[in-house]
Amino acid sequence: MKFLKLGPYGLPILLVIAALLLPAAAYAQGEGYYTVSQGATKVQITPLSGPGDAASFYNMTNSQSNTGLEEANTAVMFLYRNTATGALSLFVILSGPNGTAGTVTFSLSGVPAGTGFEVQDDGTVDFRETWELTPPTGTVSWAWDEGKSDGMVLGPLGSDFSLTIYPQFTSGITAVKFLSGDRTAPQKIDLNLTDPIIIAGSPNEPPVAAFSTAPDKPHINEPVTFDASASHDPDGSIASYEWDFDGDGVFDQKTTDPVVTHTYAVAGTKSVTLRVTDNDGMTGRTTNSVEISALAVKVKRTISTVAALPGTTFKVVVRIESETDLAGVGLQESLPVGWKIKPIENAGAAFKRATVQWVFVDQVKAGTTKVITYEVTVPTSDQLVATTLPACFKITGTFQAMTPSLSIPVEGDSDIEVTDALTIKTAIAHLVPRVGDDLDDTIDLRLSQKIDPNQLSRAIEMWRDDEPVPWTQGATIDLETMKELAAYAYTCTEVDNPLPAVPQANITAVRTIATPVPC
Ligand SMILES: [Ca+2]
Ligand SMILES: [Ca+2]
Ligand SMILES: [Ca+2]
Ligand SMILES: [Ca+2]
Repeated sequence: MKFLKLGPYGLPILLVIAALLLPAAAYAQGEGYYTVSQGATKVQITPLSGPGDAASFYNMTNSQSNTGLEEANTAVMFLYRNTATGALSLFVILSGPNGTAGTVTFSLSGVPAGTGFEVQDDGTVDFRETWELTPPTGTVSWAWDEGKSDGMVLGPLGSDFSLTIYPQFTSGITAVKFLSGDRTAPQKIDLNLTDPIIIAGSPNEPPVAAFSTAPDKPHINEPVTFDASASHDPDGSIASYEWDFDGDGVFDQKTTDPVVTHTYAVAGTKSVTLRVTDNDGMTGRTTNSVEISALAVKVKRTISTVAALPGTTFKVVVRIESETDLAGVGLQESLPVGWKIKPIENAGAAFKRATVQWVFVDQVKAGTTKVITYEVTVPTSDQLVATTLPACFKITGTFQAMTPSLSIPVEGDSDIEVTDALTIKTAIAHLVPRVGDDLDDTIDLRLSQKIDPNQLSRAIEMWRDDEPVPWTQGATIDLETMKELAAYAYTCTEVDNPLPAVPQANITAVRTIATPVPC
């Protein structure tokens, strides 16, 4: 075999020939998009096709069609394309051999301009029939005898139309079938005898929307990836993707990138709709439901006091409880500038002082609790010189995991007031009672916010003797305050929380308190 040798103009000439051939090739591939619909049913159809014109395919002989597709007492309809010219026609064939006699009337609307009857079976000889067509409307009525058939071919339809048939099957028809695909073995779509039949064509095929979701079991506060890469346009390309993440019918995001992420704050079943638009402006959509689980991770901070004096130290506990296996876990706490941190318990995590970060190198297993404890020292008065006391500061934090991917704020205590004088409640809750008469009471803000029996006993002495409470700038305990302190002690309530609505004990007679129940 010899290779074709191209002269100096050979390649350009071949390209021109290829360019001339291209429209025909493109036409063969992009033959448009056709549907038949009736009521809620809408089905994509492929026109039957053949090399001859519609009339020759109808093949009328003795006032009967001879397509091979006739069925007794059945209205058979289909689109037919002449592959030689590309012309498209609508066939209607009513009954066939072995059928009973019948009469049928069709009203038509949406008939494209320039469309006419290509076959009239057998209006030219059957005086019982009516044939009227003035696009866009028309009316046809047929009458045939036992064992006979009637029908028509309407065309050419062009490539962009929506034609409606309002059928009135008076007699002789018991089934309606729309054919699609291969003319030797077509698919048969069953229609009903009463509702309007809409046959539509479009030169542009609509895009098909499809998307997947990851991870498999997403949680709240975890970014969910929606991937619409599986969407496609059979005869073009996808120009944009629109997402309704919450099923309210309003699209929340529009992109040209098929991959988006969305994070849900509330658990539940979400109805997610994707609408894709192709390069010709046609749309396709799909809806999937996505189950968002409540986050099985709780990260809560407890601060040992609501108020601190300059230069004092308090305690912070962060509890991490997870019902899910977590990997790549980190905690970051953010302290006011200049406040010093001392880690006490790192729960197996590595601590980085410069950024106040903890990283767990191992997995945090489902059902486990990790407790991170650290102490914080408030700057001294000298260091706080520009601050007017009392002043409120905050400790905030973020808990993160790689698998599942999540980032949540640390809940719980956050505020801390720096002040010159504690409230009596706060002072008593952190009181370290003196041992013996020659020592002073001290305050340790690292203690819990609950009032223990020893603290309560010492408070009773202070109330009885009108002794000033340390770190309160000389405040003394009156009867109302004493009853409140006793109530906090008896109910084991932290002093930064309100007392329970229903007291667990009668606490009016404070004088009788001897040994409070330990919390
Ligand atoms: Ca007839
Ligand atoms: Ca006939
Ligand atoms: Ca398209
Ligand atoms: Ca929405």
